[in-house]
Amino acid sequence: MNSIKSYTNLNKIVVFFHDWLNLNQQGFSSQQLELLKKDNALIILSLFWLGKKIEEVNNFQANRYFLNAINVEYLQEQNSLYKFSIGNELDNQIGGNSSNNLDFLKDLGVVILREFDEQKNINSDTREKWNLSKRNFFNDNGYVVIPDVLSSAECDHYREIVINIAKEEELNNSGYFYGFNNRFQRIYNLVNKSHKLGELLTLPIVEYIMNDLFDRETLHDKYTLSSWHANIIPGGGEEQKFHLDSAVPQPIPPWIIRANINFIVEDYTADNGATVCLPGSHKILSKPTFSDEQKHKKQLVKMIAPKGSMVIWTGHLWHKSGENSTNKNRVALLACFAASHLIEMALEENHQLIIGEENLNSFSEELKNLLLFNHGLKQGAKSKSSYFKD
Ligand SMILES: O=C(O)CCC(=O)C(=O)O
Ligand SMILES: [Fe+2]
Repeated sequence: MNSIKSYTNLNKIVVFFHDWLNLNQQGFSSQQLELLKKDNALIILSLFWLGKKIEEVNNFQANRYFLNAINVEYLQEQNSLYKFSIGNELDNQIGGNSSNNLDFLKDLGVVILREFDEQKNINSDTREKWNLSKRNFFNDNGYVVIPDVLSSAECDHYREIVINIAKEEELNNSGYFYGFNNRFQRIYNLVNKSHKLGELLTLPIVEYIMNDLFDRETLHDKYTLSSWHANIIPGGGEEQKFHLDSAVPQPIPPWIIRANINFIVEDYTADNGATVCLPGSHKILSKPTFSDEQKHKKQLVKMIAPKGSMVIWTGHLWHKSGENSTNKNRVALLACFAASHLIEMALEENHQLIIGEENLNSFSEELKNLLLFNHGLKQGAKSKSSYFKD
């Protein structure tokens, strides 16, 4: 999978490219360096990273998204890029092994992309964890377990944070309790309650998988965070009602609306409330009724998973939290993502309103982006107009 499929990722690789060039200057002649500092070189490299041809520069004629991502002031026409790539803009070609500027840029682009992926983005471990067989299992069944994402110590730490926040909210009467006798508890808006838990969502493997699942024909971000919360089922807690999380009018569209990750911070076993699902039901494209549930009782599967895994399911899948027949709380850490073109789905928690400015300042750019804090910021949008009151 090519990793640079969005303006956000393009911007990251361009930043990486500038740093890379500073570190590797010695490897280039002064003529090559002069060439690499030209905007046209960056435009050609960026088109290449997006997997596009020079003539496709025309697709960006009417907007600034591409230019803003690569921090270039204006777009060059296709012909000027052609001229540049065969070398006559600089009067002579850059020489070396490459026969023209374009070959030189393409070869360099490949090297940089490889280093970027390995260091900053998608390394081989991530690719292996989300390999074809996992992807196929997910496609067929609507869910999949990815083991060995978190260490045991990380799991213990995250679980403890959640339990502490849960107690705090109970004590200060702000807790969200539900279920029979209000024994279940959810802790919403974890991005604003724990810095560590917020940043957990920026794990490269999370980004990699979600970009793949929510992929569509756009260079804008494909998904956003809908909700990041914990769901605690008490010992003896009953099972949930069968449902799906893509709650839109029926028939449910075949394209993805929502995907959830449960970070498994304690072993999910057959009896401690592991989420239950009907494998393959994501293809039915309707909401389950009580009789559907009865009819398929024998085919239901518990999403059993070892501590440290991620359990991923699509919002189309019929599922429910299971009965917890042990005497210990079951903690689920539920990161719910939604296609970014669906605002109600995407704004289950209104992050723009609920995150304090102080906390926001401490978030990484990745996390802010995930929460749409950089979304829609067009050039000049924030400039003041003296005509406001006219
Ligand atoms: O906690 C779980 O196991 C799943 C919860 C769930 O599916 C939901 O609340 O939508
Ligand atoms: Fe659900």
